[in-house]
Amino acid sequence: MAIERTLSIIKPDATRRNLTGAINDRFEKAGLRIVAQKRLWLTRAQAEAFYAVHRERPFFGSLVEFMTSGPVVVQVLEGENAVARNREVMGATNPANAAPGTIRKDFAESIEANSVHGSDSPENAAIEIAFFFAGIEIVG
Ligand code: RTP
Ligand code: MG
Repeated sequence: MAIERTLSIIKPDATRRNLTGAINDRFEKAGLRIVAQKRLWLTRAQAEAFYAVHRERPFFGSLVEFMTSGPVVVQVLEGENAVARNREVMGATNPANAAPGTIRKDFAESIEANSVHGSDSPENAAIEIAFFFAGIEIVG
């Protein structure tokens, strides 16, 4: 199995509740290595650019509002099958549908304030990692 990298974001609802360490513990226990990490407060322009694929969705304005409501922690996670592995650890978008033991089941507040983001394909992971990190900031 190939070693992959994925882009993760610990969202404002989770940083506000001081859950960064608890969430990182889930990643590390799942065999995902945090090879880059920084805390940012996204501007409106940055959040709109990051979520540009969702521009036409009805929740876009609210999502941008939420993602700029407090600090986020952006990270690169590395490991076997990291994109799919991270999405398993995260659980379903809506915490009401998330499996027991997943981050969203245990920590998310709502379908929007759902504590974490993870890239949905290796192709998008490469784009999203490049959005936030220079190569020199990623130490595998
Ligand atoms: P993410 O991109 O954050 O990893 O989450 P995802 O793939 O599971 O969900 P996606 O469909 O890509 O949606 C991106 C984020 O938008 C918010 N959302 N709100 N109000 C709603 O119906 C709704 N649907 C999605 C969530 O914060 C979701 O993670
Ligand atoms: Mg998504």
